[in-house]
Amino acid sequence: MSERNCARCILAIQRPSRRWVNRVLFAIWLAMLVTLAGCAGDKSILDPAGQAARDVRFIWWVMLGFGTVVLIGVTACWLYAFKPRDVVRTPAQERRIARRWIVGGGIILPVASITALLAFGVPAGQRMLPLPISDPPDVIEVIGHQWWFEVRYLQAQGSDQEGNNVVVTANHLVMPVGEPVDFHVSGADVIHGFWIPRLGGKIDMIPGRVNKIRLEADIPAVFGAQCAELCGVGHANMHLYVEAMPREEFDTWLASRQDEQLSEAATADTAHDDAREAFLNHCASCHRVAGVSSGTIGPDLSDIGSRATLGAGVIAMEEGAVSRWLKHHQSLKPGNKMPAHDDLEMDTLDALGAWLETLTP
Ligand code: HEC
Ligand SMILES: [Cu+2]
Repeated sequence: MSERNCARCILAIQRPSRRWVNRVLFAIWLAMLVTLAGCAGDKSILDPAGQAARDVRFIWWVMLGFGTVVLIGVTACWLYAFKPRDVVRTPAQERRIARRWIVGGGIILPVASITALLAFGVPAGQRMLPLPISDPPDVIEVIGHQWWFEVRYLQAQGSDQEGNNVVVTANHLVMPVGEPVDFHVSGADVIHGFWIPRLGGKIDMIPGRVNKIRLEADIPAVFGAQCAELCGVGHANMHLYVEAMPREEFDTWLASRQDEQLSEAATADTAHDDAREAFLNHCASCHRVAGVSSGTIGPDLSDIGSRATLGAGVIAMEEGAVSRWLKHHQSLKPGNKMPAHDDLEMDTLDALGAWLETLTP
């Protein structure tokens, strides 16, 4: 075969392979573009709205940078290892070199990098601790249930230290903006995770134990939150709607949810007598409605008409949403712990839905 022919055949092989390289590069570029689209959004740690979350983001970037340096270093060593050499070493020399790698790469390098990470991480963690401060922050208790969040406002206006007259909601957390808030979290059944990514780090919600975290929102906004600990079939459908609002609005919000107002809203309208009756027969053992029932197995429904979502974020609250939930909740949120009410007439479910939607302060 002539040299010319050979050159042509090499070109023939290279041409498609270069196209493949281009394709792969393009795919990588596209994938990177897709990941960049994840930087904003209501659950993005890269879009912080509070000091604790800014600390978390800072550590994230430091670790990414550090990881990149390590990756480049390891790749360089790896390429170096492939370099052909013809040095002959005695077994003693070999052992000395191996020892240097073990001491350097196995002890000095990890100690140095973990120390550096702790230097960043410890102060950041410290800032999220509920340390005593002169002006004690509001305490909001959040309890994870399979698969919804119970929210209790302990030191809320109008409630006493014994916890009487506490304002209770579910799946909808309201907090004042521009001041720290202490979250006391626990779990009712299994371990859940409390995480508002734009406000700070996550913390476990453990049955029988109260974990505390201090968070602060800089801007009045709605933040997404999500259970961050695998807790059963409904885990992916366990969202929390977090709303940060100015202090006065927050106080008004709480004041409007005192039991007297809520029971007034729940009992005044006689047009809903049948629905209330059905509720007492079929729902009251699990759900509380101020002035009507006191069940605690499911979410408190006293202000359900004012929620943004139903079923811990599975559907948006809009006209007819409650009756849709009552009819289809097992397909909207498979496996959830509310029994299907197939035995009830569609009309009864519609009446229940219509009544519950009026429960707004
Ligand atoms: C055995 C207890 C039980 C009974 C009985 C029950 N529920 Fe529920 N209900 C639950 C639980 C648990 C949830 C939370 C489901 C989830 O999101 O995972 C729930 C959720 C709800 C929600 C959504 C609440 C929210 O915050 O998004 C509504 C509305 C509701 N139930 C209404 C009713 C009505 C009306 C009845 C009577 C026909 C009823 N429930 C009977 C346990 C019960
Ligand atoms: Cu979970």
